[in-house]
Amino acid sequence: MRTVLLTGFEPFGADRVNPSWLAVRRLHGRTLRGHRIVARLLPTTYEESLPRLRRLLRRVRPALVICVGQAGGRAEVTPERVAINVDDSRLPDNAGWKPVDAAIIPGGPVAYWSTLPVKAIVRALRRQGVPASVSSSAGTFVCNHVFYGLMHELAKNGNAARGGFVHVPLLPGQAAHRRDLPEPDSRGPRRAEKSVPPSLPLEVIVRALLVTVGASLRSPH
Ligand code: PCA
Repeated sequence: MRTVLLTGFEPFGADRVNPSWLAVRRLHGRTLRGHRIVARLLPTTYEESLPRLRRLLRRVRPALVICVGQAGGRAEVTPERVAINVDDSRLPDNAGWKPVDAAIIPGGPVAYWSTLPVKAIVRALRRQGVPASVSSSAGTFVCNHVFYGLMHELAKNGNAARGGFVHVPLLPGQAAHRRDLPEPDSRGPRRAEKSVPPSLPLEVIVRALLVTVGASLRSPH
């Protein structure tokens, strides 16, 4: 049976959990449209995340890869349209690394498009009652790093497998514990007032990722 690889990240910054990993691990072993889902954890570090992902690609040989990460401050499930060739963050990764204006792949293309059907995914999510929109920036922290590295690997293999990245909101429990959100990078305007960041229950995020996999397997990009 062909496989779908889903990855989630370790908690980072002030958080003790990461919804991306809690959600993808719930889908491990599920089958959908003739594909078996394999869920794996990635470290939230610039140095280790991509080597780990490359090993997974070699071992799992997936037909579809969807990397998932947490985006504090976002209210919707957001398939990412594009990965850019830069690491730049004020928030240190889990190894304490804070790169500035660093290329992910020196000499690599400025950007890669996702090869997921991002608009079809958003339509399918909204039909299922999940707030969703296409995002045009995965930031410049570890998520974009992994997204770019993933698309680079898939391109090297002639894009035989499809892949991309989806950001998910915080869980209600995370939102309840912070009113002032640390921002890993310049993802959007700072909110004027301190307020509780938006969140989605884990069950909704799990369902959203299943819908995302289904929509990706269904439509050509
Ligand atoms: N979110 C971070 C990295 C790990 C994660 O879950 C990001 O958006 O870059």
